[in-house]
Amino acid sequence: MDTTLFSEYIPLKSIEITDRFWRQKQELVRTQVIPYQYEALHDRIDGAEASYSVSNFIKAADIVKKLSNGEDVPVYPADKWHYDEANADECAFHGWVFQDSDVYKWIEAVGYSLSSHPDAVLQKKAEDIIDLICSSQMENGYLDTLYIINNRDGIFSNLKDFHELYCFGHLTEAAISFYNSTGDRRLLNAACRFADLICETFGETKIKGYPGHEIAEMALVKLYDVTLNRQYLETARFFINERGKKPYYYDTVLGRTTVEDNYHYNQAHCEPRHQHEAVGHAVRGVYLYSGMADIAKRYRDDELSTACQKILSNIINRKMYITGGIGSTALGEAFSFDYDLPNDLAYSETCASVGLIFFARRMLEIAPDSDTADTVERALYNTVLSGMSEDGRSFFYANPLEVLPEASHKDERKRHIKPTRQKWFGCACCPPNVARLISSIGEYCCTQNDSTVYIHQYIGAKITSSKGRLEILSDYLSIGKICVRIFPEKEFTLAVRIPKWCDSYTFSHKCEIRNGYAYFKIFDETQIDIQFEISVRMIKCSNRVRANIGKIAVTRGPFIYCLEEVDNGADLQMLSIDKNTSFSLDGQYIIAEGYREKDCESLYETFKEAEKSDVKLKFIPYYKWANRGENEMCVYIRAE
Ligand code: FUB
Ligand code: ZN
Repeated sequence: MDTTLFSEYIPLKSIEITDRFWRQKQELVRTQVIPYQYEALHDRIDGAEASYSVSNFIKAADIVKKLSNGEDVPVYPADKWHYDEANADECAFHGWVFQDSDVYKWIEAVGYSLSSHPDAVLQKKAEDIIDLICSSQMENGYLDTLYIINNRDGIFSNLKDFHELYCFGHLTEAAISFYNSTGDRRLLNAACRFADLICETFGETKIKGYPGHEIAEMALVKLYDVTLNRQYLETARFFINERGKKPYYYDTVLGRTTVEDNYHYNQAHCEPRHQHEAVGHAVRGVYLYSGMADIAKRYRDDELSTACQKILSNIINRKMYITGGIGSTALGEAFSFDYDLPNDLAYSETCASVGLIFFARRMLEIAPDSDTADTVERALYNTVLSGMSEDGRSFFYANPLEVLPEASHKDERKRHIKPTRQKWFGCACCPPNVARLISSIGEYCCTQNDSTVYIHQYIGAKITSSKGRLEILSDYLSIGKICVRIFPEKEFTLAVRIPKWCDSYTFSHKCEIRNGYAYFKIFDETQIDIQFEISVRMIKCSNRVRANIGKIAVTRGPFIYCLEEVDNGADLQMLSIDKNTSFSLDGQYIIAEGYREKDCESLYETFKEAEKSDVKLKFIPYYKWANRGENEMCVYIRAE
């Protein structure tokens, strides 16, 4: 590991986003998503599946009060992933085992949003919920409403399937976000008390368990960064080192026999430092890999960092859709085998792409690498943005690359493929993940170390770096042009990413090019102008991906485009693109020459060249699809 390449992300308090595109997205989160989720958490949305999140905290707070008064409290089973009115007592826990995390993700997004947009009313709402959370915490620091309400004796008894350590992770991320923006320590103290209990409970000479759904690892590292309490870092490392050791902790404690395959789901099939392929539940995977990268950097652990690099390369080069979606199979919401990237069955959960961005950012902190930063861009501008409608009021959980509404309605295998975004989900993990990422997007733009400031994402912003002020004026998305104004306080190097989609670029100043970054020596106040040629491109996929043979995808800059029925008529499978087409731009559309085959009703007949007519194809950015009602969509199209 070359520690001179290490860098740190620039925190939100040092970045003001000025970019029109991203300001608008952040405004949607602030004005639509955050208030809507607040109502959802309180079960006040007509027609939406109940969340029960806030009501669970109310129940838990009541129980904690009774316990402290020495009163008897009932016991209910904690043996399922989901509890609803039909299978749970009225006074028992309701919803998914990880329901608390929805409240935490909401607070986290609120924290980020308050840092750029102070709002006393919103802050007060969050403070009231924080009060409720704090009063739900047990005396010993434990804080998970499922076990507090249902069975205090069952605490930490099924780490594999249930989500206490996962909820702890989200609690911690929320607490840090809220503390950073408001200075309010109450939730941070609650997170520290729970973290202290976790550190007392798990470790080399203690319980040798580790999270079934990862996130506690990266959360403990963040908590260490804020508090400098070394125990938090050590426990994060313990969780990573202990995972996958045999005999399996989970088997020992749950009295099960190992079926090796079961452990791939939780990335516990072998020790993380020996893992080289992304496997299992995709969100769990990328959360674990993020924690591994954090620990690799902080402990200068070469073996762990190499494992992270191999896993990231496996994702980018074998297991990622062109849209930055990962986890191609709905079975277990999981990574599949190499090159298994079906378009119409894709799971590609929004949360998984959010997690991929977390992982990639941490890898960039270990060493700058333009492929890694390109991956952030790919996931961000395509799958993550597709996760939310243009009005911020509906969401995708799965992000397929080809949709036929009839199939979604009639084919059980495609139950996860929705032809329109949904208002909310009973398992509402994705919308708040999009909300927290968009409202903290500034943290993904730049990193810095003693010598260099790196610009990884071209998002218009005013930045206070450790070397002086930077102003990024960005027309990157529309014309590939960026201007960086620099007001240095000392000499330093500015490194800017050269996106792989760009074959031709110009810089106003002399620079050195390494690893996909252009390096400029900065001595005085100056302005660097960057022009990336942003032409429309046809991209082919490896012929190992069976679904895409003979097809291409249309892209421009960071955006992947798609065809929609509303612009091109039904039966998109009958369209093809002329491989020699020229492209023109028309507002949000890319226009190309293509053909439509004549419909053929007979199921089989002797081969003859299909009859076809000339058509103009109209492509729209993938993230914008499904904003005009239910209709067909596809990313890949046959080229002839
Ligand atoms: O298990 C918690 C969350 O629910 C996961 O991260 C998502 O994939 C969904 O399954
Ligand atoms: Zn999700």
